[in-house]
Amino acid sequence: SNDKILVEMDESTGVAVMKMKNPPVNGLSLELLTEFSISLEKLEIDRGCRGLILTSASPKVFSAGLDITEMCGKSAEHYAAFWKAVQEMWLKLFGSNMVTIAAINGSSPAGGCLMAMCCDYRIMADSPKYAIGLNETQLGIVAPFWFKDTMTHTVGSRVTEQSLQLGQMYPAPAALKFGLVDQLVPEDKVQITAAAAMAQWLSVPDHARQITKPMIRKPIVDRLVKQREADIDNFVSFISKESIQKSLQAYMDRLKQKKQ
Ligand code: CO8
Repeated sequence: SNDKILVEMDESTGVAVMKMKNPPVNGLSLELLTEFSISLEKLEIDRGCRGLILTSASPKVFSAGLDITEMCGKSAEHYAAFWKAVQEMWLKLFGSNMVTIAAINGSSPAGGCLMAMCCDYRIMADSPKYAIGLNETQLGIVAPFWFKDTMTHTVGSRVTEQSLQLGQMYPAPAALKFGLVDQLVPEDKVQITAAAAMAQWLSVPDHARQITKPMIRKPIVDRLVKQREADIDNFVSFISKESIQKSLQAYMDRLKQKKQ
């Protein structure tokens, strides 16, 4: 199937809008991640496409992060394939040559926050109901080094250290204060603001911008490229532990109970 990632390309501006569509919360499943990487690769090699706006087709949630069911009760082979797809998404998005802007139209925990941080610029819906952050430790799991590197790249070491240890989720206004997002606008203005910011970024000559971006990002990308297999092995052995499976299961149960 081919329906979890919607892409609309505007030939006149050279800007593609990519919407994640995996109801109810845009969990990053193996299927979504695979489709994401294929779609991004297509845009990357399309010389007419200069900019990408990443957003969600669901109101209220940008992405709930990795689909936890992909990490529960599955085989080692499945965990390895899943983790490889998470790595691929990150390598492609963080390393993109295009201008990438996240239009964060709702909550954005964990993997959702990671995707947003991979972009060059972040615009978030101005509501304290929506929060963003890397909350992994709250689930009893650990954000890998390249999640940490991405956050450090975005907000610096001190904020990252504290945020990661606490698994802190920040309501949009708090996230703006220390630069986890760049701009807050009313919910119904997120898309139009992203388009305006994109026009500004695209006013810089591509060749100059495209040499500048990897000066900062390439060493961060290379760190994962060099140890991709070890990182997969590490994930598979960690996630397969009975104690880790128990905490993930308990977290899923809590998510479901919250509703009743
Ligand atoms: N994966 C799978 N299912 C999920 C997820 C998820 N990440 N998030 C929510 N769901 C499910 C809920 O269980 C619920 O299911 P059901 O309808 O069957 O009860 C359904 O989606 C709807 O969820 P909510 O009712 O909670 O929806 P709300 O609109 O009230 O809230 C939120 C949306 C804010 C996104 C909320 O669902 C939430 O906080 N979800 C949890 C997000 C989270 O903690 N994600 C962490 C994922 S881990 C990750 O991304 C990185 C891991 C790094 C790996 C570490 C290496 C070991």
